[in-house]
Amino acid sequence: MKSDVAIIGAGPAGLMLGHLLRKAGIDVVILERQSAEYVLSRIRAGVLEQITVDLMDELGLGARMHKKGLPHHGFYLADGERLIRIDIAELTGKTVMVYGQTEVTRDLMDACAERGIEVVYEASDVTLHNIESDAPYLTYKKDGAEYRLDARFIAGCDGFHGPSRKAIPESVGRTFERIYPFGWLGILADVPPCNEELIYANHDRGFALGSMRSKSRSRYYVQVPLTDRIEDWPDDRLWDELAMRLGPEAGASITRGPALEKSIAPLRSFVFEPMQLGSLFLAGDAAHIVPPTGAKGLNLASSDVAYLSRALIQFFKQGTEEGIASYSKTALARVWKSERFSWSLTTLMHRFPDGDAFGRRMQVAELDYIASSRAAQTALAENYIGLPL
Ligand code: RFL
Ligand code: PHB
Repeated sequence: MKSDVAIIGAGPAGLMLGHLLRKAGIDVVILERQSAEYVLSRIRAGVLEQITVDLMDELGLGARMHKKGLPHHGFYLADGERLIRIDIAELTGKTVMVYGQTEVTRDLMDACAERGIEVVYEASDVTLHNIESDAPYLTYKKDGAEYRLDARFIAGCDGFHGPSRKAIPESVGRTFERIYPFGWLGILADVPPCNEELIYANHDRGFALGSMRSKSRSRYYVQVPLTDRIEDWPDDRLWDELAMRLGPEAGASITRGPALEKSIAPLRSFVFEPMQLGSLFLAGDAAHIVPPTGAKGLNLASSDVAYLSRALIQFFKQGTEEGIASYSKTALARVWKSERFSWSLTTLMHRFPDGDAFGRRMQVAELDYIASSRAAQTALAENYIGLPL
């Protein structure tokens, strides 16, 4: 098998890149380790920046998102006593869209066949070869048989644990990492949200987030120690904890219901540089991870593939190599700014087990400053809606 670009991973990054390239007449084949059902069963992001909304529209795949998604004009920070509203629409003139990653992925997936994008699901043992040459290729197994996929370029969109980043020798790459001493326990339930907008709460008992997928489906998170297990958190304990951490007003408005999904995710900041070697490009979680506090992970995958698709289209359609030569530098400039924002919001809003009284006072002072300063609120809003491409 042969294609212009071979993409590893059919998460949001791989699927979006596949569509953007195919729309420009470039051939792509996507190899995905899991089944389509499994990919859709992973509950992850919920907040789309305008750049992600624009990409879906550009692909002509935004109809369901505009029908079912919820445009949000603001969000709240809670500091245990009060709710501080960040009016992102008023401060920036822009909004964000609450629409689940699962739905984005479904919209992209459903349009693959009709647009001539081949996705091979349940492809195992995907291995990269000759990435430093002009003729790289992938080998993989499917239903017991071995296959080879030749391409001019390989796009590694295979998430944090995929093989692409690992194919770049350690002597060439550099890793930057911060692992946080806690995780997020998330619950999804078919109950109305406790508030019309998201609430990020810094409470003495730890961080909590009240989010949603629709007017009848809620998504909540609480900060938990990394040693906690799902079994430690029966639904009742989790609802009690949320009611305390989200504060009296929002807490009293929580509607409880059985968990459709419950999972614990560790928090980390991670960047791998460079995002290219020879004919291999990395995009999305394959190259970087942000803690979910800023809602940036999926949106960074979008900006990466927006830059990468432009560069590859220039290469195939105009024969110019400047775009692909500068892809890593261009993408990383935006990545690092989102890393900074996600790290700072994580630091501001969580209880650190090794934190001291000084650190706690810094959080209180910063929240107080944000509550009283339009400039501080504007900086927060500008980052939350997403920096321009
Ligand atoms: P994905 O989604 O991990 O997709 C990678 C795909 O590659 C496949 N793969 C392989 N395929 C073939 N061969 C192999 N050897 C392979 N190894 C892996 C995988 O099966 C998978 O299908 O990465 P991608 O596309 O880069 O997308 C990134 C986003 O998924 C991620 O950044 C976000 O979910 C992060 N995130 C959030 N981002 C936001 O923008 N807003 C949010 O509100 C938000 N909330 C979150 C989040 C992530 C969370 N978790 C669980 C980590 C909330 C949570 C709790
Ligand atoms: C979510 O709804 O899953 C969500 C929302 C905002 C975040 C992280 C996760 O910052």
